[in-house]
Amino acid sequence: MPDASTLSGAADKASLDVAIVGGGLAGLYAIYRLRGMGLRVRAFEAGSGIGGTWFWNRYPGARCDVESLEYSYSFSEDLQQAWKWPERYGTQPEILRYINHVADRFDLRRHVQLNTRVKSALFDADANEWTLRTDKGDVVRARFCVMAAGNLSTPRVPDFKGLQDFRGKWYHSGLWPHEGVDFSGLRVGVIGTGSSGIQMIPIIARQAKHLHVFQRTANFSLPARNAPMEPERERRHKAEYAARRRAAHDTPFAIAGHPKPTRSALEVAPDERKAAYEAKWQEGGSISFLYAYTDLLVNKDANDTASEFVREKIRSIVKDPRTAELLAPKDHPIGTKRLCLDTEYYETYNRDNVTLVDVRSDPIRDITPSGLRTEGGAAFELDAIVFATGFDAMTGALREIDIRTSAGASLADHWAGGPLTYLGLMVAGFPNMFIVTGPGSPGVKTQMIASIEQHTDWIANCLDHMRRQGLDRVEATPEAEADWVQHVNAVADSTLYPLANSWYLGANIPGKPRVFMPYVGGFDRYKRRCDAVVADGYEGFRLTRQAALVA
Ligand code: N01
Repeated sequence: MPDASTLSGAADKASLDVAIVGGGLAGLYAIYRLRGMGLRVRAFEAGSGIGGTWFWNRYPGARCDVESLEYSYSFSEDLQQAWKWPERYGTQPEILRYINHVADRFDLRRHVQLNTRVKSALFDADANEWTLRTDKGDVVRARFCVMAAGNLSTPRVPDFKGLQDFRGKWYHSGLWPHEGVDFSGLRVGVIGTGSSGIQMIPIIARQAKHLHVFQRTANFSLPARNAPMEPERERRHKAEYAARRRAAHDTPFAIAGHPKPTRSALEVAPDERKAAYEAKWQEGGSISFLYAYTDLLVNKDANDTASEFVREKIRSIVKDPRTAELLAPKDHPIGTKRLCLDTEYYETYNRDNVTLVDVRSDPIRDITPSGLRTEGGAAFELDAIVFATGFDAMTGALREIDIRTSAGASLADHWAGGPLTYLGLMVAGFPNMFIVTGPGSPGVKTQMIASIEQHTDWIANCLDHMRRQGLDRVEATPEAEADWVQHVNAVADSTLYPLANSWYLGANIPGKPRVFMPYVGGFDRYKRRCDAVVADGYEGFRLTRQAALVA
């Protein structure tokens, strides 16, 4: 039988029960949960501090677009009662402070090895063990791996010619200098108008001498209506915290408190519909808006009513009609790309020192020593360039690690045509390697921390089951993986999501296979499926005992 308290059966110091890749919200919860089972764990984190996304994305205005009372861990009632969020939406510094508080409160820090990037992971089938190698020369053996490397953690600067000769300074939103950047008096160019660009543009505009925004695709954004936390709201929320967290598990986005819609947008009279959208616009927040009617994400005609409402808002806010028309998205239905939340984004284009440049009709040709130039020959003189150009999402972080097995499989090859997983949790042919909120999981379409906790609890329960049964290998079957991938695609195809060229589809990375990666069937449906799989004896997984290996 395996050792009673560990799953490795080995006692040497270089060997772990579980090696965790990543020291963000997922990696820290995995430490907490798995250490709590008496397992020997260590997390490897490339950054010089913990926090993942919230450690790296320090650009001006970085803030969560899920309300702070929701976007927090639920595993400790004491923690959720004690922590005070000062605003409706947490800023990056506040969220990082919270994460550090959690690490200290639960003594997690000593299990994280910072400044260490995992470069490769090899599964030896005979030894039934993973060997991880890091850029610091560590060789770490572990029975299990938990990949908690993040979905938006591989920043991407487009391959523009001439960047190395640019005389000014340049930045990427996801690699922001810790000391901050003062744009006062500078001519600044921001490339990209996704969530990151939309948050930083109003703030940079207030500092810069002149700001040029280079927009390839207009994005829908709604007012966040951020505000100081109302004491009464906080009190009420905290009084029913546990019940709210449970209720969130029965919703598609893992967020409670938004009444489930009951009617199609096409069932109601135009005036009534407009009034409903107006109320949501005034309330602020994206879930509430997309939850106005049952069919905004599945019926194009229904969606058109909401898309047009927001386009009209943009036209009413932005004074210059040409700029307003450029800012009004027409190439994708609202909500099929991540719906942004902003504070005075559209208003910013009414400033004299802000110019919107359409790089869809006239793309950027190259970066010059003094700025950038478009294909049409327009030249822009810039002192600083900010790339808000996004990430190699969902698969980038795992593809950067050379993941192989002794049977000759490599994850890069297995995923050459797009990511394949079973439940987003495991990959067939890669035993004892779990993924937290990876492709095939609903993670990025939900309140992320709820998904992190649900996935990690599932993994912990699986390991506990194996330990009690004397098992030491778990793998997804190829059939279960194929069925799940087909299901993920079928669900996506029954929605409007595939109509947008989004990072959900890998469309932002030239050459990346165009495969819809997140599961959009909803957190509630996904969790029920995960629970049913367990109830059916881990259906679709093979759990075995490599008996000869166990001392
Ligand atoms: O990245 P994005 P992001 N030339 O990929 C443009 C989360 N997040 O960092 O659409 C010109 O959304 C690109 O144009 P196009 C959230 O999940 C959350 O903003 O490809 N432009 C697009 O406009 C979000 O969805 C929060 O045509 C180029 C932009 O760059 C995800 O992270 C805050 C270009 C990239 O947008 C990613 O958001 C921030 C080129 N060559 C992020 N290449 C909150 O919680 C790319 N672009 C609020």
